[in-house]
Amino acid sequence: MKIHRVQTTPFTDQKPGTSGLRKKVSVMRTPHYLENFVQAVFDARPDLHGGTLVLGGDGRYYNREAIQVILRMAVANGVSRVLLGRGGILSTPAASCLIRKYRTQGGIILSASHNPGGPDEDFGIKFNTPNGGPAPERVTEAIHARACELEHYRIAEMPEVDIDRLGRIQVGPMTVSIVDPVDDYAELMQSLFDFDRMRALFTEGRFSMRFDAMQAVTGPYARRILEEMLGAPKGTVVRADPLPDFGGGHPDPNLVHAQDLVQAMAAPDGPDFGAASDGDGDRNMILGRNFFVTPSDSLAVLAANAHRVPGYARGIAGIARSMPTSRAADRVARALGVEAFETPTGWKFFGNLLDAGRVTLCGEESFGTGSDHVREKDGLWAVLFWLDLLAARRESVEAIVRDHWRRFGRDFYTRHDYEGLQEDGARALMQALRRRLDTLPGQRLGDYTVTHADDFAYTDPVDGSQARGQGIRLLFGDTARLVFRLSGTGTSGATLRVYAERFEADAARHGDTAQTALEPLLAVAREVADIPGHTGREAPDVVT
Ligand code: VG1
Ligand code: CO
Repeated sequence: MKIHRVQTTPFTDQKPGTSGLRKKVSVMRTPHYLENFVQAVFDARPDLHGGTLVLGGDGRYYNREAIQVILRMAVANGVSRVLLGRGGILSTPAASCLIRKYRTQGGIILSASHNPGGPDEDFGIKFNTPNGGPAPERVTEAIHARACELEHYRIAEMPEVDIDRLGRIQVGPMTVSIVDPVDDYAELMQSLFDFDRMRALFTEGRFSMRFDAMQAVTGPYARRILEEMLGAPKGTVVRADPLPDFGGGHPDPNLVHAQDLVQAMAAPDGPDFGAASDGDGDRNMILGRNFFVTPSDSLAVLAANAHRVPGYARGIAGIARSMPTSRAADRVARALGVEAFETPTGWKFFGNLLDAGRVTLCGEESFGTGSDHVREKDGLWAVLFWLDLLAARRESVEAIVRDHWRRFGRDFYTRHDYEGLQEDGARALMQALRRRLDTLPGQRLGDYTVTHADDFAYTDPVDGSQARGQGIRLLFGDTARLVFRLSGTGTSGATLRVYAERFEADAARHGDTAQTALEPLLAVAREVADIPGHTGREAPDVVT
């Protein structure tokens, strides 16, 4: 087999963001662009030489071509075995599962997650370490540094590998094992949840569910587990066939982009339980009949009920949430007498806590929930957790959440996204806030008094690594909080995220909608950050 050493010009923009490198497909297809990043991964991870690499993606446009390129580069860089999902498909949590189960040297996941797909849309690539989790910052920095200085990459000349048939293919000295993308993942789910109990819920016939796969990667996973293994009626999983452009939509399970599901859940004879997942299968949205569970509440509810589910019956070690996620889970941790952690946005910051056994459950407000079973957030896992809970408690989603609020109080929560902003304006807004951090404490803004203001910094309690500039926090005592940060997953312009939360202990007031309960606080946010002035926007694009 011929190995070519191809000259490349360094690309200095290959800096992974919140979750991997995401670019427009047209950028990824720039000659040598993908190859440059992949070579940087191989150079930064010498263990891959002679090791095993897990490979797969969410099936979006350019997935199959990128897989072929990476296979050719893997041979050229001395990888001895690639574990590839059939058709180039692996959900992000399934990839994490394979990396861990087969003790591999890591994995490459091709996805831009909840971003749209297609020739004019986004593609993404990220490296996960042998613990199955997204590379921590020290690794992404090493990859970026290498991408900036590379002069050559190595690639084999070989025929296309048929990636659609299960089994082993030998390409030169490298073995490609093409595996079913669902098998190992489904087995892992069986070890965590009570499948008999969930099956009974479906077969008794008084319960119905709708799972919206948003024409993304979870379709085959949800069909197998919900319809084939758990006996849910055919058609429970809708939009189940993964498409390279996700049918033209945003594969993002939230109130805006999964509107079909939200509407179906509002119908008088609608399903009892609704759920959706994103492009790469790591996000989840949980709905009851005409009832939305905020992801922050979902984490808290799962933590408070974990003892009812086989995989967590021994109890949980601790809970971690990303900084902008509401503080609902902290109260549960206190009640359970376990540690609570507040980390920067992005799943990579949970890895050390999970590896050290300090936490069992993790969550983000952005529809991400997960546990120590893998090292990624896991959409279908969260859905099965809820389903098992519904089977155990035989109450509605709404009843379970309202009961939770009565016990712990309610954290009204919302996130307002201002998308496609001019980068200068967005950066100026953050800079102006940052300059005022020292003067804000003690000031009264609307009905609220600032008790603390900072730009969130985090020191990892396990390895001492530090992350700074992770978002502006304005605290108003223990009751309310505003957070401002710029997105790190976009591929054009800037997105401002404004997170608002307010705690309400009084059950008589739990009936309000989040937008009503939070409007006074949101007015403070608009004014203190001068959102209209810096962005020219009067209203957010996406409210979740
Ligand atoms: C967003 C979310 C963050 C999440 C990240 C990756 O990042 O806010 O919580 O971890 O997406 O999710 P940002 O930087 O745009 O706010 V996924 O499902 O796109 O991998
Ligand atoms: Co995702």
